[in-house]
Amino acid sequence: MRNAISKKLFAEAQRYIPGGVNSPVRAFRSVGGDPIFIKRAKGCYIYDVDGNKFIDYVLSWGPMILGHANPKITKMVKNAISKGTSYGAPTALEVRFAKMLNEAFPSMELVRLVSSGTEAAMSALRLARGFTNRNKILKFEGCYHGHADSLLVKAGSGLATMGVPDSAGVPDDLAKHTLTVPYNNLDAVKRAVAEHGKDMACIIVEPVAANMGVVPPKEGFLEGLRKVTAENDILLIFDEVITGFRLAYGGAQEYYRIKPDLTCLGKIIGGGLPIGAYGGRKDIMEKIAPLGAVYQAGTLSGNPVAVTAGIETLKLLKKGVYKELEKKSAYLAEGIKDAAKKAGISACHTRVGSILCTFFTSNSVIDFASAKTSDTKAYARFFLAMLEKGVNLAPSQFEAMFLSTAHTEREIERTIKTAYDAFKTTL
Ligand code: KE4
Repeated sequence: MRNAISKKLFAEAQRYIPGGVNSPVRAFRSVGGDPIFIKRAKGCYIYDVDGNKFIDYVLSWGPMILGHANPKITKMVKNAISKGTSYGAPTALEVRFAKMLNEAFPSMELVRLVSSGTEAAMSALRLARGFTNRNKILKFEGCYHGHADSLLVKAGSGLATMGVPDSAGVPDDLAKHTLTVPYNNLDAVKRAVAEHGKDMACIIVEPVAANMGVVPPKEGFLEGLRKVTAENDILLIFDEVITGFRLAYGGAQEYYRIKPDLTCLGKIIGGGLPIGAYGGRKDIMEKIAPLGAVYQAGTLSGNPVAVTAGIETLKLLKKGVYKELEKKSAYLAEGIKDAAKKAGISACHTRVGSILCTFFTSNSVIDFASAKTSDTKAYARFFLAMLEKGVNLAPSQFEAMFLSTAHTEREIERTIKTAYDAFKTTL
């Protein structure tokens, strides 16, 4: 695979940008080699600066569910840009978009737009603390909710003990308010609530964990969270930045029929432009400034160009893409599973809707500890072999593979065949 121009750009990028990238996972550090620099994308394909073409399963980490450069969205965004890119004032577009989000997610009785998933989760946490006057939050090991300080925290020594920072720069005094327990472990949640429930503002969860690879919720897990939070006046926050409009038009809360108190959205709702959103029960959201005492603000929140991309994306999704997406995803997942088996690879394959993952471990993966039994070197070899043959996967074992409506049977067949050859290189 030709990569001279990407290599040259990467060398120059490192002169001006930390690690040469604007988000760490893009640096290929967990798979080796240098990142490819993308020139353009269309449909389910991305094209790099060296003229290589790849079937794309990263899809900008989820947003491009309708494929890259969807013509209808592009046309409306171009039109929006011609009217100015940001006013810092209310627009009719924001009202329409908020109504669409509320119709898709009825639990979001009021919704506030921000510019990223991180901002959505960070704001939802502050709101939960402001609404309950409690300080503790509980999250799950291996779940990622963006890089707000309170969320860059890992489990302390024992279960349900105070968190310790998972990043430099996060004060111990803040980290200790974040409790972390294993995903899918309801008993650990109950123990944490028994010990700290009186001072626990919220539990934040990815309804399908997709930042440790893809780990589906066990039967009864989400229902159990809903029950224990309701019984203890703890707010349940669904971080649907990945699952929102991905698993169903109404996200995981429609898919699993669970109603959270607050929801965070991002990725897909911006159609590839920077948008996040948080929302939920009216009585809670009314605590947000200017109505209430919880402050949150943003220069570009609700900007007309990103909101136009969001509206056009949701309009197309609302037409009904999920049945077709489910069929394609099931076909791809089965094909990859068969390819691994035929190549003699024992792996754990997971999938929920159009997000899937192959863990290079013979264990079943139910949480971060079991996900970490994966052979990340084998994944790296698999990743590089796939890339060499024109298939772009996430450059980390602990991410998700995303499908779009733009992937056709032709690309799926090619991916399955390529996977068989790539699996063999990991033996
Ligand atoms: P952003 O701030 O990156 O828009 O969203 C943060 C976020 C929040 N919640 C969930 C469930 C998320 O997955 C994310 C971001 N996801 C990562 C990929 N797993 C973004 C890619 C990156 O960090 O470069």
